[in-house]
Amino acid sequence: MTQAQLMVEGLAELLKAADRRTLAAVVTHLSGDPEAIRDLRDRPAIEATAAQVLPPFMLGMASPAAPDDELLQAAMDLAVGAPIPPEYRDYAREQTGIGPVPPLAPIRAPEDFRVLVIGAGASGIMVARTLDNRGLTNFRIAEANASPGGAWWKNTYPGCRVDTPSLLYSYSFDQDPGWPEHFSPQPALLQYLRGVVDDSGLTDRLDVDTRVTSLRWNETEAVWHVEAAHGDGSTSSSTANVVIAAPGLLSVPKLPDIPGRASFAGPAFHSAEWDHSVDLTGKRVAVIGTGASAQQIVPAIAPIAGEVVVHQRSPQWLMPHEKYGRKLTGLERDLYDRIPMYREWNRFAESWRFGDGTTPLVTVDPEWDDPRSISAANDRLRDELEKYIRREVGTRPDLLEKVMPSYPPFTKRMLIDNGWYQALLRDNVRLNTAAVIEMTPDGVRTTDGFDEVDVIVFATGFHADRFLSPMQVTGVGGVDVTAELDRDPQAYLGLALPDCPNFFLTPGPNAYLGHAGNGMFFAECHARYISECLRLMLESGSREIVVRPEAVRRYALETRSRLDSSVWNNPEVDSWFKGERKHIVTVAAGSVLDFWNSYRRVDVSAYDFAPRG
Ligand code: NA7
Repeated sequence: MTQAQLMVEGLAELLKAADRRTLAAVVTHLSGDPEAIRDLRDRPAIEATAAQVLPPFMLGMASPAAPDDELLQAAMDLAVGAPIPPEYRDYAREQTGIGPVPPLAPIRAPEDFRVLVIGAGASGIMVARTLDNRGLTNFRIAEANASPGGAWWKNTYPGCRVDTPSLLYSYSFDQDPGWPEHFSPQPALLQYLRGVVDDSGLTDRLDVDTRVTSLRWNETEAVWHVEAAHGDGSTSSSTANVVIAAPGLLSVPKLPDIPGRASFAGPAFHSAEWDHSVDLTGKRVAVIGTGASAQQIVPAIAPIAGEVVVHQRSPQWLMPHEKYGRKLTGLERDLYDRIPMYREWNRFAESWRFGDGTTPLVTVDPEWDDPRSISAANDRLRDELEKYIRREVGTRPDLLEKVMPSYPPFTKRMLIDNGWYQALLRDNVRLNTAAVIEMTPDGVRTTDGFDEVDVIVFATGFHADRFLSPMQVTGVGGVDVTAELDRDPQAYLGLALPDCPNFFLTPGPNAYLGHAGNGMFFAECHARYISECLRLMLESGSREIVVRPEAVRRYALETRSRLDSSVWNNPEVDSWFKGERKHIVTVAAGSVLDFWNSYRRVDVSAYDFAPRG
């Protein structure tokens, strides 16, 4: 058998395993014919066309060409199975990697022009890589932890994994390092980010064990004075012309204010500070909280713990997903590795399903007057989710009543079912909805009783609404920027702060999306924008760029008013979208496409440059 025959051998089996829509998009793209697939429902015809079109590409005898607009549009529509607005074409070209994507203009900086990037999580890594790619290479990355990886370094609790498809939760330039699962576990994410640092040549500009403790702007010298504390107890001082802070939105653990918390005598730790020296086998464990972290922890520890008491303050909406927690089969891996553009088109389809395809579910219909939902689409989803919950726990009416949320789906971040309901059904798991009122040396007291436990896990979230603290930032005229931001979180486009020349925060207030997109995508958008600000500043002959206060105010007012009518702005429901405030401070208004567009171009009228070039 020839090499060529071997390559296409098994093609029929491979095509049977393919996602019908993704395959239709691939065939359309590679054939160059927008009408190659006439009926998306006709799977045999799609497979037959694929069998004709794919072999030369699989054998390396032909290479995929960047599609023109008509071809791209046809493939986009097929990938999703619905007409996609043409405005998405450029986004698709960039975010799928299908291209072509015009290169970004180089940044020309004087040799002594130094940049400090704070944080080597998904955002900091992306910023550093972008600066490097654009020619601004004189930078250091200060990372407080012993490794790059950010949230994926810090969170090592049992069951920790991403809840956005891995093919989407990855940078557009490196979509698939060989993801082991459709929703990959934490070690794979950490390895991926470390790989990007290495492959991008960033390792020798990374200072681990370096926690920036304070930044002070020196107006005379137009530089930031930087103080840092190191893992070995030493401290250091340096200066930088520009600081880009990427300390992480969900990085400072929040412990609940429960009387007696510190008096508990056994091991007690936050989900993001998991103590792996504690063996939970046979132990009685209290888990406080039922957010994304708890939902992954409880099913993972229940099979080994003696007893798990879950303390729920409010129930969450969860969606089932057939691929969650499942490894890629050999055929699924082959689809990505052997069929050109299959990965890219699958990523586009996922970016719609986990992106702007959800818009009808999160857009409040002003005419809708049922408080259980916010629109007809949201109401239909609610029906489906309620049915799902009944199917899962219907045999236990006591549990059903406790886990059924009263608020509309998507008001808090939508979660994926990680075996949560099945875990709650176990004999050794108990869901306690009575308020926790006290912790004693040997257990947890609620309004309806006391549980003696051996270990307490605080899955109680993060200080998402404190964007800079504990880092002390002092801006122009000695302004305490950290305190100002704590008092009233506002930033132009969620990343430029008043009184802070040559400083960007990613993500700052209202610079994430609550329902769609993902951390890698947000990081790409922000890194592009910030680097463009620096290019424009340097090209104009200036050494300082600072946002105008009126631009910050205008953006904050506009964002707040757009968010007022969003699903997240429910006065009855708290979430990390609001933090400890009454209004939404972490997430932005609008769609994934709006978000992407916001960071494409810099409106220079929002900034002051000095000295003027
Ligand atoms: P979350 O989503 O902020 O969840 C925190 C959970 O802790 C949530 O269920 C809270 O209840 C609960 N909580 C907080 N304080 C208490 C007290 N005092 N008593 C009982 N329960 C409490 O954090 P996660 O770490 O789970 O997930 C964060 C994000 O990380 C997630 O969305 C992903 O993007 C990754 P509440 O719902 O406020 O009533």
